[in-house]
Amino acid sequence: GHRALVIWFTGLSGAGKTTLANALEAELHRQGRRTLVLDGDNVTQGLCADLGFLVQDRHENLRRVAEMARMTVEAGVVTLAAFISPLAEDRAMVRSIVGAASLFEVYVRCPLDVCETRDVKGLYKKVRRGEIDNFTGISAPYDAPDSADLVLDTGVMPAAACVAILLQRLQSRMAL
Ligand code: GGZ
Ligand code: DAT
Repeated sequence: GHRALVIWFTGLSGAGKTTLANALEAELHRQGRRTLVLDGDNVTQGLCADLGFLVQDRHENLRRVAEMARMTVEAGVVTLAAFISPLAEDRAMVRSIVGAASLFEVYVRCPLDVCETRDVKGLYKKVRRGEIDNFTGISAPYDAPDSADLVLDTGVMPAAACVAILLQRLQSRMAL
């Protein structure tokens, strides 16, 4: 039967998490699934507005998001979460809160120099000018996942191809 999942996108700033979450959501919605995207725009600026980018703040940010995702997936909503989630131990926490059976982890893999060239929000430029501390990939760590359910190389593959792969892989996990 139909089953909801939490689809968790991890990767550097500019790797393509939000782009893929939104494109996948549109497609799932078209197929009649109830969906919710959790990302910086609706979470970091609201539920987590009190948090910054220190290790303990990111930990608390991801803990709150995971708890929220646990509730929405329980309610049958396909929940797409797009967060850098840089530390392996925090991703393990997410897995334990959401439950392994309900989680599909996607490593949105893209070389730092490609992310920096894209510079979607001009943040890398600010980092290089010394205006942002603790920036993931430059002055804060990113642990590459070694057991993601899916790895997408967004530096070489167009977004539409990534979404097609996602849909194919989710078909069996969700009985789409
Ligand atoms: C990383 C930062 C930082 C620092 C601001 N480090 O590309 P974006 O802009 O839209 O995504 C990044 C977002 C990171 O928030 P997350 O909630 O995904 O992070 S975490 O999972 O680590 O809790 C970036 C912007 O916020 N940003 N300062 N120092 N990204
Ligand atoms: P993030 O949410 O990881 O910070 P984003 O989605 O805001 O990243 O920006 C990603 C940029 O890269 C956006 O301008 C689209 C572009 N892009 C190129 N190929 C892509 C792919 N295969 N998947 C996602 N985005 C891609």
